[in-house]
Amino acid sequence: MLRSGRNLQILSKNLVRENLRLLSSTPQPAPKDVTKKPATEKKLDKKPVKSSSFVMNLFLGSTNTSQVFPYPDALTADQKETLQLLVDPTHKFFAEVNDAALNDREASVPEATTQGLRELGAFGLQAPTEYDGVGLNNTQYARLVEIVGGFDLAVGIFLGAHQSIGFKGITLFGNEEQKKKYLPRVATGEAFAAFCLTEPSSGSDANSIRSRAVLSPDGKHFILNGSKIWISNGGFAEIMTVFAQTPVTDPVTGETKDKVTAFIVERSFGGVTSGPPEKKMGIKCSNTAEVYYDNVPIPVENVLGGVGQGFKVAMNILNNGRFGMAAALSGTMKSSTKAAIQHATARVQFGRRIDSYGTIQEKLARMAMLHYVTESMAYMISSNMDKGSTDFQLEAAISKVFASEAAWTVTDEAIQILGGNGFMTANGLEKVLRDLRIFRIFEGTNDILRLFVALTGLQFAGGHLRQLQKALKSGNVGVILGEAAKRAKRTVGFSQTNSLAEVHPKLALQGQLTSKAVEGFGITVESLLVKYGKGILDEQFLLNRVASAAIDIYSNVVVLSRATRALNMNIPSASHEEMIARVWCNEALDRIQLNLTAVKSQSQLSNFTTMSQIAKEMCENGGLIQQNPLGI
Ligand code: MYA
Repeated sequence: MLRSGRNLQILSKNLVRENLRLLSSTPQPAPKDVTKKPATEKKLDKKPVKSSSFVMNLFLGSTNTSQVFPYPDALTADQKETLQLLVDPTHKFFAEVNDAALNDREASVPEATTQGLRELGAFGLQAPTEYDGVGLNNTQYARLVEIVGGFDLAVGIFLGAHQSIGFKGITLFGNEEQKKKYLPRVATGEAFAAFCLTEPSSGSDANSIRSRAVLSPDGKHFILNGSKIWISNGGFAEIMTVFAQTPVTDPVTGETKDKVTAFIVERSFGGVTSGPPEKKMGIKCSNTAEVYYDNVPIPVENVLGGVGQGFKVAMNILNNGRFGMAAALSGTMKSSTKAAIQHATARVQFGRRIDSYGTIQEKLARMAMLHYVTESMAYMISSNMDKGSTDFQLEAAISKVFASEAAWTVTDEAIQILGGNGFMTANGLEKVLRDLRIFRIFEGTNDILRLFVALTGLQFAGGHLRQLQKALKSGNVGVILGEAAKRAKRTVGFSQTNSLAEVHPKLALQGQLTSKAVEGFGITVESLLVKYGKGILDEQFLLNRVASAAIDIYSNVVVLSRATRALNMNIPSASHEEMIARVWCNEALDRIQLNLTAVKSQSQLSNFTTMSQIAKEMCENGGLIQQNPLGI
C-alpha cells in the first residue's frame, strides 16, 4: 500500500524517470501504405489549449463537469411559453396534414404541405426575428425537430438541408448586408437554400474539392466553375452556400496556394443548372440533385466568412447542425418504440401477450435506453450551445454518430417485434428504416466522425504531453511533480477522488466506476501516444476503439447527469430513469473495459494485423478469396 507521502515521492521520481525514458524513445514507424495525405502529416504536438469540453478533457484523463453537471434546465418561462405555442400546431400539422406515406410514394412534397410549413414558420425556426425568422434558440429548435423526426424524416431533411446547413452559414458568418439581403427570403420559405460541399471526388475528404473560383479582371466578381453531387434541395434551391477553391496569396511568403472559400450563390446569377432528382433508398421526398456551375459570376461581397476561410466555415456549419440530427432521431425512436409497444401489448402467442416474454422485454428496455441516451445528449448539447459554449464539436459529432446508430437499432428491433407486420409497407416502419439508413452516411459518415473524435482528442492530449516533455527537458520541477503525482495516483489506482461526485447517491456506484473509466481512458491515451508517437494517427483499428470508449464514457456521464436531476427533483419518472441509467452505465462500463483492453492486448493487435492482411488480399483479388465448398 503506497499511501504515505514518502512512498509517493519515491514513486513520483520513478515515474518521472519512466516518462522521460518513454517520451524520448523512438516511436513506432507509421504503416507504409498511407494515402495521398497521410494522417502523420497532421500536427500531433499542437499547442495545448484549454477546453471546457467534457470529451476533450477526457483525453487527458480528467473530468471537466462544467458542461455536463447539472443536467440543464435549459429554458426560461418565456421561452417555454413560446415553445408551447409552437409545439401543438407543429404536432397537429404533422399528425393531420403532412402525409409521410404519400410524400414517399410521390417522391415529392406537395405544394399545399410546403405552404403549410411556411405558415408554421418551419423554414426559419432559428433565423433571428429581425430577419423574419422565428428566432428560436437551439433547445427550442431541438424540441420542434424532434416532432418532425417522429413523423417524417424525409420532410425533416427538406427543412434541415434548408436551415440547419443551407443558410446557417449566413446566420453564423454573414455580415449585416448579407443577412439583410438573404435571411428574410429564406427564413420565410419564399426561397429555398442548399449547402453545396460534396463533389464527385470529394466526400469525406472535404478539403479536396475541385470547384474553383477566380477573381475577374475587374476584381468585382469571383467566376465559379465546377459541380456538386448529392445536394439536398439542389434541384430547386435559389440560395446556396457553395464551397470552392480560390487562389490565396500568403502575405508573408508571397506564395499563392488554393484554399477553400465559402460563397453565397444565387441561382439567378446565371450559369447554375441542376440534374434530375436522384432515385434513392429513402428520404425520397427530399430532393437530391447534382448542381453545376458554369462561369457563375459571384459578386465579391458574397464571400462568406473571408477568402480562404471556407473549410472552417463548412466545419462550423456542420458542427452547429449535428445536435439537430440527434433531436430529430430521438423523435423517430419515440415513434418506433410506441409502434413496438402497441403491438407487443396486443399480440398473443403461445397463450401469452408477447410483452410478457423476456426476449421482447429485453428489446423494449434496450430501445428505451438508446432513446434516453440520444435525447439526453441532444438537449445537453443544445443547452451548452445556447449558453454560448464554442467547445462542442466532439460532443456534437458523438451525438450524430450515437443517434443515427441508435435510431437504426431501435427501428430495426421495432420491426422485429412486429414480425411480418413490421415488414409490410402499410405499417410505416419499413419507410422509417429506409429513411434512417442515410443518417449514418451523410453530414460526415459515422466512420469519419469516430476518427475525428479520436484524432482531435489525441492531438489535444499530444499537445499536453509535449508540454510535459519540454518541462522534463528544462527541469521545470513544478510541472513535472504535478504531473508525476497525478500519474502516480492513476497508475497505482488509489486515486480516492470521485470526479463525478455530483451523481445522485442511488447511482453512486455507476458514477464512481465511470470516474475510474475516465482515468483509465487517460492512461490508455497516454500510453498510445508514448508507444506510437505520431504513428497513432494512422492506427485506425485502435482509433476506432478509442472513439467507442469515448462515446460510451460520454453517454454514461450524460445519462447520470439527467437521471440525477430526475431523482433530485423527484419527478414522476425518476425511478424509471434511475433504472435506465443503471443498466446503461453497467453495460457501457463493460464495453469501455473491452475497448481499452483491446488497444493493448497482444492477441487483439495481432488480429488487427491479420484483418488488415485479409482485406488486402481480398482487394488484390477483386473479391472473396475462398471458393464455394462444393468446388463448383
Ligand atoms: S453535407 C456534407 C457533409 N460532409 C462532411 O461532413 C465532410 C466530412 N469531412 C470532414 O468533416 C473533414 O473533412 C474532416 C477533416 C473531419 C475529415 N470543427 O487536417 P484536418 C479543423 C472545427 O483534420 P482534414 C451533407 O451530408 C482542424 O482542427 N474544426 O482536416 C448533407 C484543423 O484546424 P487547424 C475542424 O483531414 C446532409 C483544420 O480544420 C473540424 O482535411 C443533409 C484542418 O483539419 C471540425 N469539425 O478533414 C443533412 N474538422 O488548421 C440535413 C477539422 O487550425 C440536416 N477542423 O489545426 C438534417 C438536420 C436534422 C433534421 C432537422 C429537421 C428539421
